[in-house]
Amino acid sequence: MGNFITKIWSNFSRMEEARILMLGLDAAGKTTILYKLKLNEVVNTIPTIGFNVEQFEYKNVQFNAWDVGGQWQLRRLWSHYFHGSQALIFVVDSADRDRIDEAAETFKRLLDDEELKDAIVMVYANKQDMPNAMTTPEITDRLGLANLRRKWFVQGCCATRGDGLYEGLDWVSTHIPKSV
Ligand code: G3D
Ligand code: MG
Repeated sequence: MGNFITKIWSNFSRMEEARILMLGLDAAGKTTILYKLKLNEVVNTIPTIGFNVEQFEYKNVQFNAWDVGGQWQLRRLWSHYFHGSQALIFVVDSADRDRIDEAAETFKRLLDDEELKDAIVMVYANKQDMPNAMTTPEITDRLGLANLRRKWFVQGCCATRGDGLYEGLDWVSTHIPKSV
């Protein structure tokens, strides 16, 4: 595992700077993921009007995370963080069948965003430990990923245990465009 993690960060280190957005509905598991990945660094919360950005920097990789869904009037405030992002990590609560349509709608709106048109897309199908969790093929279907005309990947994970988190990040580190 140690070598695997080292390989991931060394993939990123070939870039000048990697900017990664981690978005998803509230309670999907974003904060848990950031804390699991933090590798002795601190996650800073930047209070911004209307939304809080969680920021985590490790080596030359910067993650910005916040809750999306239902408040698109804040979109213009997000553009600072959207700008220059090479990867979008979208986190889904696989056990939340009541909100999967809302998650899919939110995801679609993000993909339509001009600022994110070049971003590669990785979906964490989180909470795979829950007994009623949707499988990764089911999440793939509900998010309409098969029709997506860009690089995408779905990784099942359990953020509380850390399972799958580095596998997803490995895909991002391998596929992220190397130029900024
Ligand atoms: P968010 O930052 O996307 O809003 P959080 O989500 O990271 O705050 O997680 C929301 C809740 O889901 C937390 O529970 C967290 O522990 C839980 N959670 C996150 N990932 C998993 C997972 O993989 N499996 C399970 N079973 N739970 C998970 P609380 O109770 O603290 O609100
Ligand atoms: Mg959070």
